[in-house]
This record gives sequence, structure tokens and C-alpha cells, in this order.
Amino acid sequence: MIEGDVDLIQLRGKQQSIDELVDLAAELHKITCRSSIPLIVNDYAEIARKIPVEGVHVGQEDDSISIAREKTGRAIVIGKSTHSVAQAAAAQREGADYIGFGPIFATPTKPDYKPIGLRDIKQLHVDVHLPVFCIGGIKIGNLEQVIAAGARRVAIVSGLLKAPDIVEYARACKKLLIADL
Ligand code: TZP
Ligand code: MG
Repeated sequence: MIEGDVDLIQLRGKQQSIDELVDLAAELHKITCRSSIPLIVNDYAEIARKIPVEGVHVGQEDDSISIAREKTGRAIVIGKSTHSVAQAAAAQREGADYIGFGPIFATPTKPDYKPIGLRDIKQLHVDVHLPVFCIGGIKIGNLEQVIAAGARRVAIVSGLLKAPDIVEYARACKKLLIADL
């Protein structure tokens, strides 16, 4: 992914224990910091106390932004998942540094969530002045449609991880995103 020029990486391990995630974060951070790619850990702010990751990502059901900041004990990027424009505006008021917005499309990576579609992406960028990462079911094949709907940044999980050539896939996605800036 780094070779493919992704801008940041999130460690998301829903099946792993916190101890396992701490070990993984340590191992990954050695690689990401060599390339100055920020590493964001999902769900558990306490990991950032042990490993010098660049950020923590919390969901609607996780720690609040301020609790997560307290747990990390240092200045760090904190992002929040949001599933509506109202939640995104609330995350901005709460002090998030960036937000995730989705799932845009239905996705087996997050099966219990109703997709929110493309309709709100433009309004979101009017209401929220933080970096917004659209997420959920985004692939190289629908990326242009997502960009046309107003997205400037995207997070891609299965599209990238299942790509036959991750480097090529990441580069192709990046090219479409940059072309639109
Ligand atoms: N949050 C909203 S959708 C999603 C998360 C973590 C999963 C995105 O995965 P994929 O495989 O890119 O659809
Ligand atoms: Mg979470």
C-alpha cells in the first residue's frame, strides 16, 4: 500500500485482542514511519500510549473524542466514524480532526450498517470543514462516481486488500483522486 502511494493506513482488527493489536501496531509502525505514512489505530486509544502511532479512530459507540485524547496522553490525530450529516457536524463540534463518512455503499466489511448513498456528500463538505474520508463499498470501479458526488478522500478496505496487485490498485485510485483536485 505504501508503494502504491496511499496517504495513510488504519490498523483495524475486529477479531484481535488489544494485546495482539498493540503487537501489530508496533510491527506496522516500524514500516509506516520509515515512509512517513501516518498509522491510525482503530477503536482503542490506549494503544497510542504504548506505540507512537500518529492517530486513533473512534466510532459512534467507542470513547468520545475527549476521553480518547485523555487516554493517549499526548497530542495525536483523532478521527471519528459518522453515518449521517448530523453525526458528522456533531463530530466536528466534539473536536474530531477528521471524519469517516459511510458506509456509502453496502459492504460485507461492515454488514450491519445501512448504506447512506452518495446524496449527502456535497452538503457534508459545506457543513463540515474537516477532512472527510468517504468509506464503504468503494472500489476502483465506482470511485469516479464517488468523486463526482463530491468526495475528495476515500478509505478503501476490501478493494485494496483483495486486489491481485495492491500497488497497482492503490496507484490507480490515487490517480483518479488527484486528477480531481
Ligand atoms: N466503516 C464504514 S464502511 C466500513 C467501515 C469500517 C468498511 C469499509 O470496507 P470496504 O471493504 O472498503 O467496503
Ligand atoms: Mg470502533
